[in-house]
Amino acid sequence: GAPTYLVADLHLQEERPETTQLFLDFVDGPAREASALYIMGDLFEAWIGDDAPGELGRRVARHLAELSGNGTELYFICGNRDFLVGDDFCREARMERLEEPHFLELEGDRILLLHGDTLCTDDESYQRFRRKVRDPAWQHKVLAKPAWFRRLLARLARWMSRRHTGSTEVSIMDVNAGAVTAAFRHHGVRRLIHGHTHRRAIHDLSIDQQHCQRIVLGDWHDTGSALRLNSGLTMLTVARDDHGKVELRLQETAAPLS
Ligand code: OKV
Ligand code: MN
Repeated sequence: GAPTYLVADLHLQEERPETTQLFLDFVDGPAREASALYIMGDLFEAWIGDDAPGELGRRVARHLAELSGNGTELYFICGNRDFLVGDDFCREARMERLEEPHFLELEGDRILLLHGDTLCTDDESYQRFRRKVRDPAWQHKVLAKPAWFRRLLARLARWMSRRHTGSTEVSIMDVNAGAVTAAFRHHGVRRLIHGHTHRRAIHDLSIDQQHCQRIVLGDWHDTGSALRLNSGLTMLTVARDDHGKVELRLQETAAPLS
């Protein structure tokens, strides 16, 4: 049957037009054969509100809406950069917003979907920051400010993030093994798919004597990255061939759960 694709961490921004073009060519091309496309956060490098989508936001919405209109179901889970994406943008792009945790059905098994930042529990200052900006009251207050102010706020947050990243050990910013185990146990799943860390991988784990998998989606920096679900799970690289046409390169296939 038709596949489902999952992507995350595109970090689309005016400063990186090649990445935007690669994603839009993926949307206009391979994604059209899919029954569904899940965008699992950080589609945009920074989103300051649906009232100020910018040229880039409008363009992305237009291509997504066309994909959706053509019959590919679109789902969106926000990330730590685009948590201010709201109902207006989702309507514009004809995609359905999903709240975390979300469960995807694959051959009778439930797969847990998360953006991934909630698993990075060692980074306490980030988790504090997250709690603050995810508070509906905080968001309501910020969205009432003029766009220029929010643009400044986003720049400040990005600067603080860079400073924080530069002074924090990399292991602190990866997922916490205990948080991962707890998520598998709490939700009673054997597969978890997330992004955020940009560390594309398929991790086979044993939790309570059960074979489990944590699948980490890759980012869209030099090339694109997608996970394909049909009969199995396959990690793909999205790139251009010699003629500039978008192609999907098989990267790794997940082992069936034993
Ligand atoms: C990660 C940390 C930021 C620490 C904010 C609009 C808004 C984007 C943003 C961009 C950067 C958060 C959201 C990040 C870690 C920080 C600050 C401190 C200590 C807005 C659009 F709402 F303000 F308008 N940003 N990110 N920090 O990279 O996730 O960990 S972030
Ligand atoms: Mn992220």
